[in-house]
Amino acid sequence: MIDLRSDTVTKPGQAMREAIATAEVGDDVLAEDPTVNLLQDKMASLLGKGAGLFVPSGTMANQVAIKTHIQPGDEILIDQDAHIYYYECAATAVIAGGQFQCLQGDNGILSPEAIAAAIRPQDIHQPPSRLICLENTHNRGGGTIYTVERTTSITKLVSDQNMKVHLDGARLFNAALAAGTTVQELSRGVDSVSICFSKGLGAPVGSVLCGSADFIAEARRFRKMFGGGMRQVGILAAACLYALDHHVERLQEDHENARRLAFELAQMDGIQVEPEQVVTNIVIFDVAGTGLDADSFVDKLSTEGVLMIPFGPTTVRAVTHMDVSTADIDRALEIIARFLKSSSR
Ligand code: TLP
Repeated sequence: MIDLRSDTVTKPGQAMREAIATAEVGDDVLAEDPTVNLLQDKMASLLGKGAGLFVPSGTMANQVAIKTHIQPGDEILIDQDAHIYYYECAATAVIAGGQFQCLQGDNGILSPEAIAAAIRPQDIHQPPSRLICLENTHNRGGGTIYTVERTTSITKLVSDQNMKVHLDGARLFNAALAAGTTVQELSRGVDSVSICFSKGLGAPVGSVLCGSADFIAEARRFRKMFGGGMRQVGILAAACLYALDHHVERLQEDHENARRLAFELAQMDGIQVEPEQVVTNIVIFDVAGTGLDADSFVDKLSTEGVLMIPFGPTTVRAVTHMDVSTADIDRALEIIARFLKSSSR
């Protein structure tokens, strides 16, 4: 099987498993796990923030951040395709009591102008706009990136408005590589940022939320409330530290494989994709011209040994990652070409 459904499907290799097996551990609810503490400190310093907090998932990192930033009845400005809005089971409504105002980004990327126009005036009838959520890279936007300039123009805009900015940086290392910058530059001025280790970085579990020391102290209380206080969890943090040391630079290969896939798909009859827009590891393409909808395209392809996921009625997503080689991409392309030929007969 060539599994392009997500970069979450990777399995830890032997060296990562050894790091897990030999990790020093302690009770992390008591803040006594040395491996977790090391990971949190490393991430805080990499991102230029005061402190970090290890959590089991990207979803928990985002929801703990939102709960820490807002009060019930506050409004959050967000792109309409953002993971926090689209894929987190309405957690923000249930847990933090926030209301979203959804904006339409350019492939997920919001402009400072659109945000400025959406901020509510002080008015007894309206909810206070309190938080902006950005996503870098943007998943449903096709792995698109916020540049340093774009992020800065947004954080500057809200600095005098009593508003905060949270960055869902599940794939921030991908963004930094593609933009030729650092995760720290891409997080400058945001109040909180979450990074996932279970996506392209190839760890089995784990995200770190970073922000000021005061913010993280409060977030730690909410993590406990959400049931995310884990005990000897250094065995998981060890996998994340291993990923940080060994799997960051190699994301470049995933980006090259995604571009290869997109450029070749663009040549195929019935498939529509803008290969120049593929700058990280996510390829979203339209199969309407093949006469199939996304579900049947994906189903048929899976019987040939290539897995992708339907992303809309006629759109499909493929994500490259460390368990898919360039040879696998070429093989997947051959299979798709053969399958399209046979289904057009
Ligand atoms: N994304 C998953 C699915 O949930 C769609 C995927 O396969 O891409 N932020 C972003 C930008 C994400 O893409 C994801 C996961 C998360 C947060 C949530 O991470 P987890 O799954 O660890 O809760």
